[in-house]
Parts: sequence; structure tokens; C-alpha cells
Amino acid sequence: MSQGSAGLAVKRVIVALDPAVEGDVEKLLGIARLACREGAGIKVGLPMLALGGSEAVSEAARLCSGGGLRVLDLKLADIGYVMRLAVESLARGFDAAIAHAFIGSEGALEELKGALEGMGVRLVLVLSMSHQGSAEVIDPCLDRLISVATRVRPWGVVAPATRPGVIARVRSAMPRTVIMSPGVGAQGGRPGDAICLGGADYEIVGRVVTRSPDPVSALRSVAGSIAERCPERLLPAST
Ligand code: NUP
Repeated sequence: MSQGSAGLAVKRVIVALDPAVEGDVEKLLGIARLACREGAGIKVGLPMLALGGSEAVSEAARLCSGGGLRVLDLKLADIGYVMRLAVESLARGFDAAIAHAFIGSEGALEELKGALEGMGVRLVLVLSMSHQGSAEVIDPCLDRLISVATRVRPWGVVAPATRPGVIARVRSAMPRTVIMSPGVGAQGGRPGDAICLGGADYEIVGRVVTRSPDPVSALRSVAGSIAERCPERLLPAST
């Protein structure tokens, strides 16, 4: 593995900042800075909102304003009007916001996309999830979810690092859409499976980095495994 491919690989790793208790919030905000400087960026969601409030959510985005992708993961699944209210108060300062594809376009995703566009925030749609229960309802509908996404034309989609075959299906149906893949490490996905086997653009890693006594080394180690497995896939991500 060359220094060059390790450097490119680390720019494909997004760190999920999910505090478990209120006392974690400050520590994770510290990791936000490093994840944006060293890695591809950060993802924050309901645990940060619940334990740190909307101030902590905005602070995470602010800490990364010098560079790095800032993804707001509320996995929105509501009517357009309500999602618009939610993103207008929470998504400022973020580069992208995640919603579920299964809610459909008319009255929901079209309106959300319009609201986000007005704020300069890009839409990311969940097409499949990393946990096993995704096989119960979501995965049997994958083709329909892809067809919703093809109509809505989000900037990115979420597909699971725990099932690279699903990512590969999404990649072949949506060759130019950014794919982000959670489930690496704590949920059993091997670092590199999503990018090297599935064709994802980014791997999302939470606990492996945030619960490590040495988050920088943990981040580099995930990147090192990706770089070792498929250096040829690591041209800079298109965005
Ligand atoms: O399918 C999904 N699975 C998943 O784990 C979609 C997600 N957005 N996530 C998120 O990725 C989850 O909310 C968490 O923030 C992160 C995974 O964290 P970890 O299992 O690496 O700690």
C-alpha cells in the first residue's frame, strides 16, 4: 500500500458522530474536527440532536466549515411540509441531508428536495439499510426504491456496507450517483467491502472510530484496509 493510496482512502471515510450519553457530546465534537481534516467528513443524527440539542448539531457543522462533507442524518420520512420545517431549522451549514426513499416522490421527496436546494443542501436517499431487518420489507422493494430515486435524482444514496451485493445492484442502476455505505466494523462490514466489492464512494464508520482510545489511528486503520484492498478504486471521489 502506498502513502498515496492511504491518503486517498482516508478521504473516503465519513465518521458518524453518535453520542451515547450527554458527556460524549464534547468529545465527539472534538472528533468532528479531525474527521473533517483527516477524513472525508462527518455524519450527525438523532443521538446528537437528542443529547446535544440543535446547538451541538450546528456546532458539528461549523467545526467542519473549513472542509469535509457534513451530512445530517435524520432519516426523514414524513410529508413534504413537515420535512421542510425540519430541514429549515436543522440543516443549515450541512452539505447533505438523508431521507428515506420509501416515502415516495409526490408530496414528500419532491418538496424536500426543493426545500434543500433552496438552502444549498443536497439530498441523500436511503435505498437499503445495514441491519438484518432491512431484509423484511425494505430489501424486497429495492428495485422500486431505486426507481423512486431515479425519478427524484438525489445527489447521493445510502446502501449497506454489510451487503456489498446490494451496493453493486444500486451502483449498476445508478452509475453516477454518490453511494455512502454504513455498517463498517461495529455492524460486521469489513473495511473496503463497500468500496472495493460494491462500488460505493464513501464508507461510514461510527463506533470503530468514536469509541477508540485513539480515533485518529482507528480512522487511518480503516482507510489503510481500504487502500490495501483496492488502491485502483481510489481516484478522488467525484464530489
Ligand atoms: O442503513 C443504515 N445503517 C446505519 O448504521 C443507515 C444509516 N444511516 N446508518 C448510520 O450509520 C447509523 O445511524 C449510524 O450513525 C452509522 C453507523 O454507526 P456504527 O455502526 O459504525 O457505529
